[in-house]
Amino acid sequence: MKLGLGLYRHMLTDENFQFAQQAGCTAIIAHLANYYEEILPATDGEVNYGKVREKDPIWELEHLIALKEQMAHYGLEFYGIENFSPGDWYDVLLDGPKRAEQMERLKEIIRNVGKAGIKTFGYNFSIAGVWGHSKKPVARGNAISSTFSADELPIDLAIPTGEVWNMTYGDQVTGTPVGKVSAEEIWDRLKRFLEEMLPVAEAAGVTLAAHPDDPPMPVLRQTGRLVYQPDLYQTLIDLVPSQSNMLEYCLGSIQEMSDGDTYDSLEQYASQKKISYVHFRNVKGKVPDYYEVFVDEGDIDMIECMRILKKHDFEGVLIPDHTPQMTCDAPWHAGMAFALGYMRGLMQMLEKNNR
Ligand SMILES: [Mn+2]
Repeated sequence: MKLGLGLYRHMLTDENFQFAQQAGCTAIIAHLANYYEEILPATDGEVNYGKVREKDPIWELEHLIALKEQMAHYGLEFYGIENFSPGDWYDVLLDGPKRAEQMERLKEIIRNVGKAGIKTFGYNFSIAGVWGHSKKPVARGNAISSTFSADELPIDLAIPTGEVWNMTYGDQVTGTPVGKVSAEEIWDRLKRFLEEMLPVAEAAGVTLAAHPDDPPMPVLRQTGRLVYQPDLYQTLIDLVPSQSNMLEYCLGSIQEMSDGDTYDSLEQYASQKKISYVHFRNVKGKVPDYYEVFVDEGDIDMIECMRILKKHDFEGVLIPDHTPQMTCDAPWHAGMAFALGYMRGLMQMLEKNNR
């Protein structure tokens, strides 16, 4: 298995690649989805969800190859990309009038990703997206972290036209109305997406890696969710069988789910070789109330998780996903360095025990 770091696009800099190299990483998962009409300087590790744009040149092959070469200079493999831009696939999620056109755009992106030699593409097939979290000083030492409390939220608040995935892609006149979406409907939309995309991904040598729902609520803002219990990952894998139909396995999201056992679940999917890469993060609590914590202080026994992955000869990448921010001039970097050091330590411990 490989240690990696996830970086948002405004953080894809020589300095951050060097930081990853120094922390022992050999792989990068890049978020190329654009969150701004123009790329604004953002605060350390934060994303401002804003208006999105379409046909972003960053997806062109030459840009992907340039990024790959820049990473290679620091001994880093450009292993994966996480998330499509909402502007490129809102009508795929909403089953709107631009669906066919947008599917062609997604296929073009996956072909470019394959040509650039990037192995995996993480996606989150969700209408409401990552919504409802707030930042509070709840991790050890009052470190700022993400919390979710369903009781404190307008959980049934309708999603306005022009919004999807907790982002604005257009205006309220031209967008596709979201309305109520049943579980059956969202599974049907996913199935159609996978049936069209997986043959393209297979031909391109790319795996599509599904992130579970975050937060893992069965319904959010009147729209059904897909993977809000661990077993639903199996439903997704079996829905359209393909070697490219894989998982972006988020330990934190799985642990937040109300049913099932995180270790059994990890065993289930690692043994099937269906995990492309792992979000290696920890959490306290479950839906409807949970909060994210440092990797070593949560409800999950991360050592056990690492053992399960090792047992099944997991060959993919582990990235920290999120961490609480540490009190210093570089809160995000310090949080990541702590998580990466802990992960590297566990990996070395397991290597030694095998000798
Ligand atoms: Mn995650």
